[in-house]
Amino acid sequence: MTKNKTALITGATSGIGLATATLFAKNNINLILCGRRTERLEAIKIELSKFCDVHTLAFDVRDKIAIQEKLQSLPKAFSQIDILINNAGNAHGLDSIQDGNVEDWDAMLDINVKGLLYVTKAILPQMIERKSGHIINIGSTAGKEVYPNGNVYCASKHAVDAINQGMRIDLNGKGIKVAAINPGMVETEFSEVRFKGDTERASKVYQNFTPLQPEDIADIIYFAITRPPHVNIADLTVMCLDQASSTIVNKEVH
Ligand code: NDP
Ligand code: 8X3
Repeated sequence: MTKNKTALITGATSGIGLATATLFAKNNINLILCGRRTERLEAIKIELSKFCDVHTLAFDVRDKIAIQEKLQSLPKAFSQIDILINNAGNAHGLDSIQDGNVEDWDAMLDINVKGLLYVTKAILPQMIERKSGHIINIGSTAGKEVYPNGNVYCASKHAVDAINQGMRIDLNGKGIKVAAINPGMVETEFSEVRFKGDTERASKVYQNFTPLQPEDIADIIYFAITRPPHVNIADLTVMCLDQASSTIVNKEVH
């Protein structure tokens, strides 16, 4: 009997990460769920343990020492990580470059870029040793173009795009698949975080059109990880029907 795979998902406490964890669980992929909100991690563990084996790791992806320690502390049953979903991230603020807040800039670059690198660095050696593994980096349409006031968030996602390409080049020949999934607008807690808890402003972002849902992205991630061994989805951009670019979203009644 083949052993079930194990996936580590960062940012599994909400949105795209949670939807991916749920879909993986229902398809018998064992899970290591990561995030900072421990109560959520525990509640999700209880729910998804009905379907698969689940382990939780609470850490901030900015903390490279904690990442190394937590990953070294994994129980044996979870120590082989077959799939890494680098998903943790957010936008902080939506301000012009001249009005931008430096703490927001630090957060976006430290979490979206450096955090992704730290987690990857901690997991890659075992994938290289086994000559097998699958890394999915969650980019964004913001990594393909720049929109007004998106400046540093867009820079962070352009960096993810470059890192994704760099990883694929450097890991070529090592049996490890590297992929970027780049969503357009997805209705998650993303805008609530961007607008610092202003739920009214956040909800307006998704009004008068039909945005992607986190489950739509989870489906695509699951598709990517279930291709035959020789097939790698290298880079995939997905938008809802109503979105044509970061700034063109149809809000007319159909
Ligand atoms: P959510 O806000 O719903 O989820 C973000 C997740 O990231 C949470 O689970 C959060 O967990 C985790 N996270 C944030 N900061 C940290 C941190 N410092 N350390 C560890 N975990 C952290 O947003 P989405 O699901 O939308 O976002 C997921 C990814 O998708 C992000 O990389 C985002 O940039 C990207 N994306 C989102 C789009 C959208 O329109 N929603 C479109 C394109 C890309 P916790 O708070 O518990 O730590
Ligand atoms: C999230 C999509 O358009 O808000 O990456 O930047 S957008």
